[in-house]
Amino acid sequence: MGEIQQSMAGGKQRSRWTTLATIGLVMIGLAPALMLGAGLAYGMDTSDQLGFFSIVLGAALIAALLVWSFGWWAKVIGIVVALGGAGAMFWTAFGLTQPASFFDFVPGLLLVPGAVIAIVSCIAAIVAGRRGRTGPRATGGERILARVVIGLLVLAMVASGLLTYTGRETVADASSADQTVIAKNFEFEPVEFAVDGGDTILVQNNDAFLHTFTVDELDINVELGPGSQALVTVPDRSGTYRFYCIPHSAPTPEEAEPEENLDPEAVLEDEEGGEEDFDMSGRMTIS
Ligand SMILES: [Cu+2]
Repeated sequence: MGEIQQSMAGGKQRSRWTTLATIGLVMIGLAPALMLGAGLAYGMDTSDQLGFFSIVLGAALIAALLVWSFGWWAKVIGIVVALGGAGAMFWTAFGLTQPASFFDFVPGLLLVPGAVIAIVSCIAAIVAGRRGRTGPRATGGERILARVVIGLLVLAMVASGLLTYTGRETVADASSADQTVIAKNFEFEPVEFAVDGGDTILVQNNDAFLHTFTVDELDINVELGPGSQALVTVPDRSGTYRFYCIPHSAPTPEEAEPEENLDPEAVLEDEEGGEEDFDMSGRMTIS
C-alpha cells in the first residue's frame, strides 16, 4: 500500500481524510477573513473585531497546514481548532437564513460545513492511522463528489452575491424625509430623535450586514439589506417608542440582564467589543 501512495512527483500522497480535513479548516478560516473583508468593503470600523477574527483565521490556517503535513497529533489539533472556531463563530450559522445578504450568509455557509468536514475527517484520519494505514487516496468517484459539493457551495455563494446586489433597495426621493436614521457599525445614528405623527423617516443601512428597523408597539418592521434604504411613515400615536434591530439586539430591554448581575469579565469582554450582546436600539418620540 505504501508504494501506491507515493505520488508520481515523489511527494507524499495525502489520504482522502487528510485532504478533506485541510479543506474543512481552510473553509473555517475563510469565514472570519470574509467578515473582515466585508468591513473593509463597506468602510466599517473593524478595529474591535480585528483581533478576534485574526486569531480564528490564523489558528484555522495553521491547523490546516499542520493537518496537511503531519500525522495523528496534528489531526487532534485540527479537531480542537475546528471545535474552537465553530464555537467562537457559531452565530454566523444564523446568517444561513439570509441568502440575500452575502456577508451574513456566506460565512455561515463556510463555517458550518467546514467544521463538520474538518472534525469528521480528522477523526477518520486518526482511526485509519490507528489501524496501521494512513487511509486510501480518494477514488475517482469521491473526487467527483467532492467537486460537486464544492461546486454547489460556490454556486450558492454566487447566487447570494447576486441576490444581495439586485435586492439592494433605494429610495427615489430621499430628500422628502423628515428624519434620517443611519445604521452603521451595528449602531443607529441618531439613537434618539423626535418626529411628528405622519412624518416620514428615511432609514439607511450603511453596513455590510442585514439590519432591521423595528418598533413593536407601532407594528413597524423594515428589513434593510446591505446598502439599502427605506421610507417609514410614522403613525399618529404620540409617545416614546423603542426602535431596534432584530438580529443585533435583545427583543426588549427588560429581557437584557441588568449590568450588576454580569460578571466583571463578561462586562470587560463587552467593552472590548465582543461579538455578543449587541444593543442596536434607540428611542423615538412622536409628538
Ligand atoms: Cu442589525
